Amino acid sequence: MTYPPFTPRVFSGIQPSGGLTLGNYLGAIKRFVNMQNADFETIYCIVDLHAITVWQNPKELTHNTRELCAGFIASGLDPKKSILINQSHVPEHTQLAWVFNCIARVGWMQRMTQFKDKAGKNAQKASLGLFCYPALMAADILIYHATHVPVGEDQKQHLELTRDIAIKFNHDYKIDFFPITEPVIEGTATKVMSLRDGTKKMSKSDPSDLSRINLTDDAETIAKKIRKAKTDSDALPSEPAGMKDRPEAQNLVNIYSALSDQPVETVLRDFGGRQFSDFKPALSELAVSVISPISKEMTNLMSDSAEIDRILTYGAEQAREITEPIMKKTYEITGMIARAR
Ligand code: AQP
Repeated sequence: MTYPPFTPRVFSGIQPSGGLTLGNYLGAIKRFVNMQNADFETIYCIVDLHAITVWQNPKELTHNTRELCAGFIASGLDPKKSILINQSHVPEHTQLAWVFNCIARVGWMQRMTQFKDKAGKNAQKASLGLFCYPALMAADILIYHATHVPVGEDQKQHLELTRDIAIKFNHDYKIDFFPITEPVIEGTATKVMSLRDGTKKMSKSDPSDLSRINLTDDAETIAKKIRKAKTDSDALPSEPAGMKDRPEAQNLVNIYSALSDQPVETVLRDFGGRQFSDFKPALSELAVSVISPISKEMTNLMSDSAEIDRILTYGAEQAREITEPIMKKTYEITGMIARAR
């Protein structure tokens, strides 16, 4: 039996595991806004249940969840155009995750590089949640029958696993019920790197605040972080090929390109042959012009946390109109009897 046609539907999420970074903005949120405005049906999620796979201080988690919602809206997501939700408000995410835990294989999870990176040498002491996180991520996406998922480069492997889970479920139960989701990884900022090490991803949980730009940083802090960003001593090249083996140069140019919506070639045409001492102030000015209005609006929104909670509650009500029937059908397919009326 075939369930499609699946209507194009976009889903993506971000963890409230700290303040939002420029990496989250360029790699994810800016593209969420583009897809919302391109008339897709869009669902964006604050994945608080993913955040607790590593320890989160409860008060900080509450604050970070609301701040992330404020960051979504301040960046241009509109609760009237997109469904904005907090993951723990929609119980079908975890219900489907359990079914997927029984579909996915242990070997699949053992191959996930993000688990290896986050668990480090002490994998035996990592939470079980961190290990099976990708099954919950697959459930987040497939409980909406989402067809497109905009993410940064680091999530590619998890999306491949989402496809594998959908394929195995459909195969095992002989029904085309879950769509084979397309990852949408595009643009020049699919992997924004640390300002202190051009080979490492910019991350909210990096112990060094100088490694990242936060969406809540003020103009002076942004300028200081860019001034201190690691670079080599050569001038910028005029062609992209000249940035080979220069990860820090490549990172700053990619950030400029993504912030200004210009191709890398155009940025290098303007700055090729110039020193970082010329380029960094121009990058700071551009970054401040994009981030400051977002940061101000986030502060405004955070002054009314009850309104943020109302927006998320409204989002959950809309979301459950989609998730409840999909979960009900999933249980039916797997042979679970429905409650008698
Ligand atoms: N540096 C980045 N460049 C491009 N995209 C990025 N994303 C994250 N960092 C970058 C994208 O943002 C979305 C949400 O990611 P997340 O916060 O849920 O998880 P993460 O990828 O683990 O992000 P962090 O900042 O590294 O969080 P922590 O430190 O808590 O692990 C995803 O689409 C991701 O690709």
